[in-house]
Amino acid sequence: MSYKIGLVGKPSVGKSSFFNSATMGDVPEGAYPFTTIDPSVGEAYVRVDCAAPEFDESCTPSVGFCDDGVRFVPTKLVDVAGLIPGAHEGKGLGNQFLTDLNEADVLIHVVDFSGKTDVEGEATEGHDPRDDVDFLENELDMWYLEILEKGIERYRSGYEGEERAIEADLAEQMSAFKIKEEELKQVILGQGLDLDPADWDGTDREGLAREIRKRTKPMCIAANKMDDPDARENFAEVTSDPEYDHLTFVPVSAHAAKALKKAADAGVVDYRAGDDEFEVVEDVSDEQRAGLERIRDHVDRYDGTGVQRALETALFDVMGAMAIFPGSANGSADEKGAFRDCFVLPEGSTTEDFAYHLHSDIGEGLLHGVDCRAGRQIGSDHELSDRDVVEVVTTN
Ligand SMILES: Nc1nc2c(ncn2[C@@H]2O[C@H](COP(=O)(O)OP(=O)(O)O)[C@@H](O)[C@H]2O)c(=O)[nH]1
Ligand SMILES: [Mg+2]
Repeated sequence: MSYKIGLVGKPSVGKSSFFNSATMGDVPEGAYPFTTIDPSVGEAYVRVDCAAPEFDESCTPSVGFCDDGVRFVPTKLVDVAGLIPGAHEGKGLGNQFLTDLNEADVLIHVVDFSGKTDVEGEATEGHDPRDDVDFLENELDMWYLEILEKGIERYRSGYEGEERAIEADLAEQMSAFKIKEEELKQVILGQGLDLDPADWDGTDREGLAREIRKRTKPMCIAANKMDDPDARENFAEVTSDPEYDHLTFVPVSAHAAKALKKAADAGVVDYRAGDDEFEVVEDVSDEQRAGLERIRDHVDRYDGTGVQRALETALFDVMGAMAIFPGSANGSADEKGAFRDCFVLPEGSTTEDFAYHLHSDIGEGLLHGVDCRAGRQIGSDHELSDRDVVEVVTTN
């Protein structure tokens, strides 16, 4: 299982540029079938500090790669095209749009912070990026509201006298959002509502749809085109606006990321994706040098191009996922190598969750875990932390 990060945003904000720079294009042909079936789904990576050096090992990753102590762990990235007004009703590419959204575990909303594209993606001046943030949130909320209404309808159409729970019908209707009955119940009560939709007015339903959306579609904002001075001005304004405190903003230049990747592929610069610096290692023309210096300005200012940071913020910060290395308490290497795997697990995962993630047999036979770094035993319900190195001890 690997997580799917969805890139959303209105046309011309830089989604494809972001996607192309993040998916690197160096994935071996045919190794990942979906890259050829659907060009909008690709393999990106999130960086994790490799645990191997701490154990005086050198790692042999089974997937992804390791570059000088930085592990690049594969994750799926989807370029979700088709956000236009009414997309939730199936307008434009609406249905494809909703299918792609359904499959995404977390969203990166790409916003043109320079304010130079209007709602339709046409060139303009002085567009407020906050309008785009509001627009996407509203579009998602309306989609959720429709599904919520269907769930309420399902509840209502149940047999008279039958013992029914609203959260059960809603959970069933919202199964694609992977929200459980118990959590739905907590959300309803948390909104100050009782468990009878007959008492919910329009505002209550909207508020409920919004809250469910926030929980099931965590999102961060890639503030793109930050190489443009107007974007920097907008960024300062939006990130200090308390109305937007609930969101995480990452300054990005997809342009810079794309150009650096190209230059690195061509051997002109020495640069590892996500790094906060690069070095020009070939002779370049004056024009190329000037271009690279403009990129350096952005990279210095924001500690990188922002593309890698946005992916990692989405997965690890906004979604709360963590990286776990399977290890072994007495030396980490087996015949196939050391630290071959690095798994990304959901927030709150325990030793037992990890064991089941490895294999259901391992989960069923679990005795306890070992925290390999500390060299101590951990219980099956012990909550793991990011970058833990864990051995699973089983009965078989
Ligand atoms: N200045 C600037 N322009 C960008 C950046 N990223 C994308 N663009 C430009 O914005 C336009 C739309 O980009 P594209 O990736 O096709 O956007 P999409 O429609 O959202 O997929 C193109 O002209 C890009 O060159 C960026 O980081 N900075
Ligand atoms: Mg595009």
